[in-house]
Amino acid sequence: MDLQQELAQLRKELTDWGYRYYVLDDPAVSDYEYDREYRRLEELEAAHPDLVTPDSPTQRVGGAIRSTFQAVEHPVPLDSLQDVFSEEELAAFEARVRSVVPVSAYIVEPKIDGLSVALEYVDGRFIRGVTRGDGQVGEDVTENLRTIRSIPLRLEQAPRRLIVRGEVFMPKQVFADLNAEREAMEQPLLANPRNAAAGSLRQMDPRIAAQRRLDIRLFQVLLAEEVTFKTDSEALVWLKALQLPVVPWELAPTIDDALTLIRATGEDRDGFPFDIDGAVVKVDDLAARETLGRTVKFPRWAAAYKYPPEEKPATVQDIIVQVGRTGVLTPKALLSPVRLAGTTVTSATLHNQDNITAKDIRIGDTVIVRKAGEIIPEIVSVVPEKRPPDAVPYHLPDTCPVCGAPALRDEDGAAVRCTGAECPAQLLRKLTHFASRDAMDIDHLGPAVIRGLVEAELVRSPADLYRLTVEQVAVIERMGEKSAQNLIDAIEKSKQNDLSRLLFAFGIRQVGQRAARLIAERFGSMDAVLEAGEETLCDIPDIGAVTARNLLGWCQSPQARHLIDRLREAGVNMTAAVSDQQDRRFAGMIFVLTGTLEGYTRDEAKAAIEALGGRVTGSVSQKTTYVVAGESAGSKLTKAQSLGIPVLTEAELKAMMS
Ligand code: 0OX
Repeated sequence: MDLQQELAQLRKELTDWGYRYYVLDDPAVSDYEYDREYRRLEELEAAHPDLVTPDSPTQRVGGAIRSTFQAVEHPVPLDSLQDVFSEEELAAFEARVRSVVPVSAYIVEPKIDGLSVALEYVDGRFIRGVTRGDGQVGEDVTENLRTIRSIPLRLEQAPRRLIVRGEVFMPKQVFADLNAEREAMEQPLLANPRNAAAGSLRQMDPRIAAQRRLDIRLFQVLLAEEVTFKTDSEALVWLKALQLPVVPWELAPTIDDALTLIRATGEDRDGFPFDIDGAVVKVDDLAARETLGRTVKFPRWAAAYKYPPEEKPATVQDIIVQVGRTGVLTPKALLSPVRLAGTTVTSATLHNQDNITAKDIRIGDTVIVRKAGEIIPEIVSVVPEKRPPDAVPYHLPDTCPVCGAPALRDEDGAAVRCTGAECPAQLLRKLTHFASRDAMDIDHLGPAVIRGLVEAELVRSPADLYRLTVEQVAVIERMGEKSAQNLIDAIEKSKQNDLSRLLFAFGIRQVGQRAARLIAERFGSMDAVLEAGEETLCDIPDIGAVTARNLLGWCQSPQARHLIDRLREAGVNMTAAVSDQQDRRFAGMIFVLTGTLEGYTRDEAKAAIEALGGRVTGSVSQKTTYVVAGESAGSKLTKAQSLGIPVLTEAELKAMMS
């Protein structure tokens, strides 16, 4: 078999396996086998970059970081739905329909609580994905949509041009995992999967969008050249045959049958991987839809039946306080068990003292509980009539429940924090975070092992991990010689991680994965980070002043310096990985833009320069590498000339980038 054939076969095989895994939820091969073939394809493509095709399974995450999304007009507008809130309103909807056309069937679908997008395929290739926006004009989010594994990059036997509409969502499990991570990082929690999906789809960095593991279900053919359908159900069957992920749907001959399906959909809501906020009822016959037409706002042939959010009473049996990795005391209400949207809720976060005070939540109170975004239970309010006479207002303790050190409220926020530097609760969480997958990624070092190491007083700081021996580790309960060796090997391996993982692993407040990566890319080494001043840090695009100050404060603390010294002695890598995938031809260069550019907006030019590793600043100084002068450039150009800084025309900049 020649190389071209092998590449084509690998791509086809991986695409088919991906379809079985991501769309049908019925894997054809083991993860091991998939990964092996994927790696083989990656290797062949790396050796023959000229043979890489945009629809290769390896090309899902590729786009550069951007600063804006292009506005795109939808060739077929994306309608919105009229809501109905009761059986009576549904009956009124059907009466209006029947006054215009006879109806022989309705389609009922769950209403996915996500974001509508239109996907466009030309000659079977996925060429563009656009958000709904206002229905007429949306934003081009193709690069982020390409990271959604259930969206085929290529369709077999598709019409020349196909536009389909669907709903992008963050699967409930992904949302729960993401929030658990954020909680551990003490980052603000995402309110619900919908917001999380919206934020992910509008991510400027497709690599981050890819990590969010979004998914999609399609429900409408907006345009299919030279293909005609009589009914919507026929179109959905056709989409499925093209191996596209289609929304679950059912046909109902009458509106009563539709209502039965709507009710069943509501009862089955836990079984879907997405949140739903209702069910959609549509007339199936496409000619009838034409006749019905639309009002100014909505099509007359469809309606969204909205379910009321489920709220139930529960009693607050106790309020406990947990101590996070950075020492924040978080109150949590323990509740009498209550079934809500399919799961049993036994606790609810109370966030902080301000929330407790505002709602006046007390131990013994009967409260109304709701699942925000169907996942995180929250207390909506207290039922005052049911308050026991002896209930007293609740106040967070002024000492840490774990180590007893004073707990003080942050000057700049609502958080109360343990001040104990040696607090064991903080240490456990700090180490767990340090070892976690996105940080130093130390296999076999989960919370139980960490607890064992801390209790055996073998580890008091992340640096101690690198001094452990197999014999020491083997004394921990249930750790055999083999497991101990595996752990030591994993710790050893983590020394090779690049700087961005290490920076993230330190668990500095506000320094998440993305900030860590940007900082590592900008400075290249830990030493350069330690030497940086606030101004330089703030200069990094997308790093806010608060993050910069936190990082600076951390870097200046003697504990941090000591930790870094010890990690360095242990041989932990402190430099950034130089990505060979990415073109960083402008690394280290500082550009200043002046005047009006023809081919770009300022933001676009900035994004393009940054994507190649360069920086763009607002004023000309000795440090400026190039000034790019457009039409009617003013004082910046004069200053560049007086300082002898090279001036580029827009065409010259373009040539340097191409
Ligand atoms: C959904 C959903 C939304 C589109 C315009 C008229 C019918 N969120 O799951 N919209 C539609 O269809 C609308 N169907 C859906 N399933």
